[in-house]
Amino acid sequence: MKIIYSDRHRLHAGDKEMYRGQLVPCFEKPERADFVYDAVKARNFGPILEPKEFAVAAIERVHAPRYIRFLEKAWDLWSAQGYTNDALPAVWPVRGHRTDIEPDHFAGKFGLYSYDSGTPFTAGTWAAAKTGADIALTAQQIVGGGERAAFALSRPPGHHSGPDFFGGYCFVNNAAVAAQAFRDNGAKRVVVLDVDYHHGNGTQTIFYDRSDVMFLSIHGDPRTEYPFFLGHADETGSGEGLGYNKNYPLPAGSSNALWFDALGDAVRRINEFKPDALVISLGVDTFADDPISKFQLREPEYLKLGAQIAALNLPTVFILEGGYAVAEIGHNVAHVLQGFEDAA
Ligand code: OKP
Ligand code: ZN
Repeated sequence: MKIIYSDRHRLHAGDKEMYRGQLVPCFEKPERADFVYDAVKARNFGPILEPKEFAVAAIERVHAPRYIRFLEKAWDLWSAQGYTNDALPAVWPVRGHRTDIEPDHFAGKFGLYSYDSGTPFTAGTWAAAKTGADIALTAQQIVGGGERAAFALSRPPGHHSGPDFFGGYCFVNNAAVAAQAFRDNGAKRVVVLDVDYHHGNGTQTIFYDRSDVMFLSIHGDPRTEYPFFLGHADETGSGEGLGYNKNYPLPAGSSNALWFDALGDAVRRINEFKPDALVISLGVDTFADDPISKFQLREPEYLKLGAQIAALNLPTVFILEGGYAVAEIGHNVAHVLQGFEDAA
């Protein structure tokens, strides 16, 4: 399969994130993509290609224009105040507060469009996030054009970014952008399957009231795991979308048997839905030695995951999400792709 990659991910290199009351070095760092790049190159899955450039309109199919306008100008607004360090949000609207009026002050705008303090915005964040979306769109175009699969090797990740919010290291929802592009290019039904350790709260929110894009996510139970406020089993969609959202919240520390029971149920539902295309939010923070997550997957499980995705027999776009055991992230991703290729 073709791999889509750009060096421009380096433009997003946050310094510190707020974590347990302290500013600590960012977990989501450029080395992650470097290890993935090295691993997929070594295995010769296919050519590694530069993304094409797409109009921002493709992103605005799933994100609010006022949110994208803000991301485009956020660094200029911030640096105009004299700052050269990364920006971190520190004040947010909660229940009962107004979100219809965008404040004039940067701190207010920044809080309006975000939901945590772990996601620094840097001088190059928008450029990197835009390129990440271009990578996802290029992968979608290749698969939409008839190839069996492609891998969008992008960072920062995307699945926590919703219609008008960033957070969880994510700014533009690459998986949602790709799924929407499948729809806009003729696919009738699309599935986004999210296997990252964390619930894809952004993706769920984007497609929650739609029946044309089914979202399924296997993740740490939000009662104890980030992002805490979404990802429960009773969230099944709304309106037209009722029945097209499926969450598998599993207790932190869950066995691999339990994880694959959830995947088996997801596979059954996907087959019943009969989609035309599949987008995989491929986080490998499910790895047993991940520093911020608590599942137990390893090489054999990643091979098996890849094989079970291949068995769906669908045009498939893989998009990189999380994975913070940096030295192992490349092998873990490569094993999923290897399992897929061996079974496809
Ligand atoms: C992103 B992805 C908040 C820090 C909490 C956020 C985890 C984001 C994971 N102050 N950590 O799903 O891998
Ligand atoms: Zn994650």
